[in-house]
Amino acid sequence: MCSRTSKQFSRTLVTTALPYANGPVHLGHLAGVYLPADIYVRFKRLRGEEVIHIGGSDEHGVPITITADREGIDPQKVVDRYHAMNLDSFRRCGISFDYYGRTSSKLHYETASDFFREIDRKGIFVKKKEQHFFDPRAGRFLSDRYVTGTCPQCGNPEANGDQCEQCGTHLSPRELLDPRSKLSDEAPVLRETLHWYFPLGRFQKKLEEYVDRHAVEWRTNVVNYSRTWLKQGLNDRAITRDLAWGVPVPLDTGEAEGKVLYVWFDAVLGYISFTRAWAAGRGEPELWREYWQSPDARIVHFIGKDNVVFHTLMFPAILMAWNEGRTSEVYTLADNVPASEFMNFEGRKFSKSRNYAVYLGEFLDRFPADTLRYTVAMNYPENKDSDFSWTDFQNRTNGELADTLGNFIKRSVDFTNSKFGGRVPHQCSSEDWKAPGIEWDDCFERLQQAYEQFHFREATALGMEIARAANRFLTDSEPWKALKTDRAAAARTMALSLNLCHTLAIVLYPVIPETADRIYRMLGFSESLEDALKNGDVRWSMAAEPRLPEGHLLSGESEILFSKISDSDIAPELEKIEKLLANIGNGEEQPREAVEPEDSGFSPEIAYDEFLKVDLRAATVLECEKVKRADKLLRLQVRVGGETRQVLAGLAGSYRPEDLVGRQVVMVANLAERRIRGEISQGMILAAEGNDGKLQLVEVGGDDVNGKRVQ
Ligand code: B3M
Ligand code: ZN
Repeated sequence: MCSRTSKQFSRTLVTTALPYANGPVHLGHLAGVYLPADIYVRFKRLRGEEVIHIGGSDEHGVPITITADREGIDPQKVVDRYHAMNLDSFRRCGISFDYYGRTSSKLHYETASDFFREIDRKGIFVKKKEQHFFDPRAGRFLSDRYVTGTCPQCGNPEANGDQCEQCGTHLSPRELLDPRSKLSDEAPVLRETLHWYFPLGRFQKKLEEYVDRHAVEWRTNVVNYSRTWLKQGLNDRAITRDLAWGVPVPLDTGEAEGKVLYVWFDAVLGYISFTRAWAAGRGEPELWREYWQSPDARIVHFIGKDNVVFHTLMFPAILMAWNEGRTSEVYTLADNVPASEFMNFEGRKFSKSRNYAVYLGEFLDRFPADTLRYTVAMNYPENKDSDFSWTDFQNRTNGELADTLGNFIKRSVDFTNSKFGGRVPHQCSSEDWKAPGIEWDDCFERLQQAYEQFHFREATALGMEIARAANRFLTDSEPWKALKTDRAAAARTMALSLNLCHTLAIVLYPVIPETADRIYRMLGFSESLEDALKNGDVRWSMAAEPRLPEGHLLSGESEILFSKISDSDIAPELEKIEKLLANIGNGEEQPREAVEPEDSGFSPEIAYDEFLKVDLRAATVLECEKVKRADKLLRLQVRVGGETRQVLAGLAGSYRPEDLVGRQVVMVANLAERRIRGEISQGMILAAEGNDGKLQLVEVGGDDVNGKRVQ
């Protein structure tokens, strides 16, 4: 997909959806919004571009007052608790906000009120009188969530006023049979009340133009959600509520009394008020205008797919209403709204209410941030829902981070420390730089495009591809042997490897910043990578060439970058899930496929060079036996070229072990090592499933093909 590059803009404002300060953020939130945004801003900083990342807590809304009522405390206490908790989790996860604000702050109240008053002054709002439920005992109007009753569709006696959780039907409180107030459990009465409506329809045409203008570079889901709404025709939306918690409707007339702004009206304005607070904090109180009211700035909102129309239609309409008739202080609309799909957890939707979730803070109590960031980036739900599973987390950490990246860095540094006095032993030429077999120009172009165009899964995979090539290069060059016969060759290998470490630190910095910093320091730099970036000592372009000169002194220290995750480390997590699922039971929530099947039955298209990454080889089965307590599994020892590998394959239902010995099969030879039932599997064997459900091996003939590439 083509996308405008940031070249036309001199600065970028990145915002992330404001999570409700009503509970801890979980991995689904991280995957869809905060990690992708953080990767993006870190990439921009690497490029030396001006970028700020603004986020914060959404501290209004009915779910918060419900929590407060339930706990018998003030809503402010609820938001204080979760604001602090989420801010801390984000910090520990390395999400680098330039400012993390709160919608309960004074500056936010002022900003939201200014907007309301300006739009009201222009006579754009429509006031409507209507009948709403009122709880006479509590003396309060009841918003939808405060009303419960029997669902007219399925008879669930505990349906909410806005939706029945049992059958999923969207409801309005007046549709409920025998409605009751959640505050007093009494039947509410209808009472007249006045509300301010925002006439979205007034901006229909302009919004259509706005979406059309960006339709090429925005993601399909974002364009589609927006156009579905536009096609139906935009209606008036109530933007006030009868509630005590929120930004009070900023009018002195009696009719505004007891009313607050609807949470979505004020929340999106949080992006603006927080940017103002950021600027004030820097002692340049007008600086925020350079981002919000300048054609030179590019605004990007990272959100989840459930928030699309609030960001592509409502917020722009609010800004259009402000801008109407103005020649100064004109707001810029977002240039892109990269909305993610959802990341599921072990094949099911995250559910806060059922506690079916992994909370960010709890995760980070047990495992390092970068292992999580890497796994989540590799499962970024860019175009369709993805899945987080503990086994995938374990496999990626062990096979990719520890065995590939970590192992390469440690071997390079250790060997140089012990054999070359901890100094880069050779001056790498541009000719040398070609040795690892990486097409650097192409590789960097693709990496850059991937980061720039929000393809974070691809960017991360490309970074790991470099690590893999580097690891292979070091192994194949065998400097430990060369040391005795050709010291210059060994020196060249090590100089190249160290330069590859430097490159990896830079290209993977957006995804695993803490690790990148540790690599950078091992390489002998005394300032942190973060400081080096600020001071302009490190830039993206430096990754494309060997930068460590001959004689450069390493720190002399080396550390294990990633510890492996054992089965027993994740066993408690798997148990927890089993228990939760048993409790959820009864199929209340249908398990979802992590990835929706494609219509054609084929997997999504891949590029030719992606296919080339799969190293298929002819292999010969040497030994084969059943795996105890695993009905389907066979343990094979296969010879592939000069190596013997162990592979676990689900072939037991289709072949007897003795029938396999001697066969020449096709195996994926560069698959990351995995643990299956506690045993190592170092590859995968190809087979097709017949109509009887039995697997039939793909076999290759010929005596001399062992170890050869299958293509
Ligand atoms: N708090 C909804 C959500 O967390 C809402 C986002 C506000 S973004 C301005 O999904
Ligand atoms: Zn129902």
